[in-house]
Amino acid sequence: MNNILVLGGDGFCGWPTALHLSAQGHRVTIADNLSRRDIDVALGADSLTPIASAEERVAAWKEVSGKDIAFHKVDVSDFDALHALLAELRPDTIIQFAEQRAAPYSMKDAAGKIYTVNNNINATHNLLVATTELGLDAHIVHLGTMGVYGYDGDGLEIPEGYLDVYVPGDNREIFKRSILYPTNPGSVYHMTKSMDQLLFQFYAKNDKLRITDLHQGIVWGTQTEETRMDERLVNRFDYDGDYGTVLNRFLMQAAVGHPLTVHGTGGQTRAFINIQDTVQCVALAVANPPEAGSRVEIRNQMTETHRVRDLAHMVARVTGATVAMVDNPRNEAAENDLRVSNRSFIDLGLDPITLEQGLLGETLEISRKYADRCRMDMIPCLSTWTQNQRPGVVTAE
Ligand code: NAD
Ligand code: USQ
Repeated sequence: MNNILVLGGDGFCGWPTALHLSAQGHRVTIADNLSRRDIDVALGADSLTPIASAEERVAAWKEVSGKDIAFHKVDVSDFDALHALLAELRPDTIIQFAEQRAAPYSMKDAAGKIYTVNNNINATHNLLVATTELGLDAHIVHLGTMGVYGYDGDGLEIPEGYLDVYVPGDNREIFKRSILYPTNPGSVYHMTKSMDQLLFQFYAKNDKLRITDLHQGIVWGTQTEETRMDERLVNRFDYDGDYGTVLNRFLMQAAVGHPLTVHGTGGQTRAFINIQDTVQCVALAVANPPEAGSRVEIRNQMTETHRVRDLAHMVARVTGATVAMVDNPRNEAAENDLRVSNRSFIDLGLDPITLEQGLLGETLEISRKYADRCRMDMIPCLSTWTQNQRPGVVTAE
């Protein structure tokens, strides 16, 4: 049994992960500053599912499972507050979900860019400094993103974090180096995850911190084994133009009778993972920490790749929804291929949930159940990547 601190444990990935680790018998503490709920209020959007307060959530979990999860309202970007919590808990595993995670929000305006960089970099760096200062031998598991690799794929299989490069020397000798795969982020948010990687590399080398960085794809779905156990445990469901991710948006758009909003040609290929597999992967990562003194363990946390327009057509086929091609508010490649290695999780025993096997039905059902909570005016993606882009204009396909 581990003593696990889940930073950002009130969020979409953090909450079901905290429940799963608690169900497995670990001692779990959540720290979250509830900034995601505050951003909901500021944007005028809300989770499609009615989520209970953090206090109600942990009380419901105690009722349902008999297990305790402690909740602390702590801002991880506040060093003193984080240091005090770590000193008190002395966790042996710390999972870092506590960052601003929406690319569109990070590109919205100057305030979105500055907040995302300040919050994310400070949160992650504070964690590394506090762990070092307190002499904790904790395994740090960070949720990173596939987007650090960029989407200029030409068929090369993206390795798990590191690339072996061979450099010719002056005297015909060949030098081999294993380097971090060069980053090519597509938003300020993705850039913070690229910067996190360097922080990890330094602290693993200098202070021998044990760090796992999970390069996760786009998460879809809502419920997991544990969040299904009681309505008060329901996971959040983001659908608005800033925080909603593409497949969940398509499913929810179909449920409320909105055309499916494909950006540009829909030729963007992305990596995906179901929320239940997110939870499994994090538990597998927790159970398999790297040795102190070894390099950062980087695992690609994704199970399949799909092209955006294929997803839209699949959802349209299942639901009868119409597909709309909208101007792409982002500055991204119109078409790309993507091949990704996820061997390390498969070797650890991950048995992936694929779209065909489908939890699509469950997500559609939830979307229909809470359709009356949807604000149609929050659906369009209005954050543009550059100042000369205009918000999307909808035309029928
Ligand atoms: P989320 O916004 O739902 O959850 C993040 C949580 O962290 C929120 O509850 C928020 O209040 C909290 N938080 C943010 N800054 C904080 C701070 N300074 N102090 C304390 N708490 C803070 O996001 P999510 O979808 O659960 O994502 C979690 C992590 O996984 C993120 O780091 C994200 O980059 C990564 N990730 C998410 C996805 C996805 O599709 N959702 C995909 C790949 C990677
Ligand atoms: N897209 C549409 N229509 C929509 C919404 C999105 O066509 O209505 C397109 C986007 O233009 C983009 C793709 O779908 O090409 C993916 O967009 P997304 O919002 O689903 O995903 P993204 O912005 O990349 O971010 C999400 C999470 C982020 C995580 C990332 C994983 O919000 O936290 O890091 O997925 S990854 O994409 O693999 O880097």
